[in-house]
Amino acid sequence: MLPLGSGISLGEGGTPLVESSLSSNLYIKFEGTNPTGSFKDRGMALGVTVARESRAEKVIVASTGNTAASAAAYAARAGLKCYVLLPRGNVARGKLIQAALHGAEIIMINGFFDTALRYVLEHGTKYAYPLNSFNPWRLEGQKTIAFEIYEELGCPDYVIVPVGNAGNISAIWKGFRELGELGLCRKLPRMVGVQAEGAAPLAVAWQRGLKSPLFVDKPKTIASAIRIGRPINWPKAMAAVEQSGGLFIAVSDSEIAEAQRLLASRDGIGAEPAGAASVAAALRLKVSGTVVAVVTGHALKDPDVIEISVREIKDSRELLLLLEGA
Ligand code: AN7
Repeated sequence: MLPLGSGISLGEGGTPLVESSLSSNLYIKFEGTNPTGSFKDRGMALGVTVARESRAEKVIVASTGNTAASAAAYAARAGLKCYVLLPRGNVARGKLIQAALHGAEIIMINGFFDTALRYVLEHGTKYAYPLNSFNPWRLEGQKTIAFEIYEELGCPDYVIVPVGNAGNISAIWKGFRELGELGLCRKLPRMVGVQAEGAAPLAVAWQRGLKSPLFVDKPKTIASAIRIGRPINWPKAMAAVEQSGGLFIAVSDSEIAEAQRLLASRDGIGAEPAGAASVAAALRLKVSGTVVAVVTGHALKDPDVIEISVREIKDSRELLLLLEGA
């Protein structure tokens, strides 16, 4: 079901599916355990393999951060030069540091992710092989999330996915559709796309019954990974949600922060804000049946937004005194 047998790999995929205590029949597919800490590694392994096979020497991506971190690592592994276009001031620190550590050339642009992606599409592809999610190989790799969920759980009733550029929800739906075509899924899951309220071109359109997104010029949310106003894969994502009988939903930044805190303190799962958005949606929707929330990235990616936990650091004087034998 995958196009290539072997290639560039860092051992991506095979992530844990963990039962959550936050709601009955809720499972977390925790993508934070991938080699660079997000689901992007699944698609990047394939994308970089194809780049190398097509004799590219350079790759390029626009990114809110995770795509950059992943492209930088896989390009390093493949011996390719990597250019990453990042929106200045809009990228979580951990991701920026990863891109630099793996030796990518970083180009900070003024504006949001959407502008960076436009630069890649208009000019970048002349200089280097593009690895954004309009590259179909990225989505081929990411559809393995569906295969892994199926292997452990069969076909759930709902799969909830945070949506930014709308590639991942399209990829996961493609994976389930293929399982259906093989007669493996009798009833395909409903796909739920989650956006942050301040960056919700698809969710707002969906609420109003529109068939195309209401693009956002200045997307605003604590979840910098999904701070995207013009999702390039919107037609595929819209089709995924429509065909599956699912929905788009917008969650607030405070719901995201609360879901992040609950996931961490009750389930032991550290998610970055965009990753926790799927859990925020699960807690809001309270649907019945088996629900899988895809938690797309690791908490360590974005330590700066975790104010609440830092405030809660308890310096236990009493135990220290005991340990010191005082
Ligand atoms: C943690 O890295 O777009 O809807 O440039 O990092 O497939 O875009 C990141 C996206 C969800 C949304 N969760 O996935 C990038 C970038 C996390 C993410 C998404 C992203 P898509």
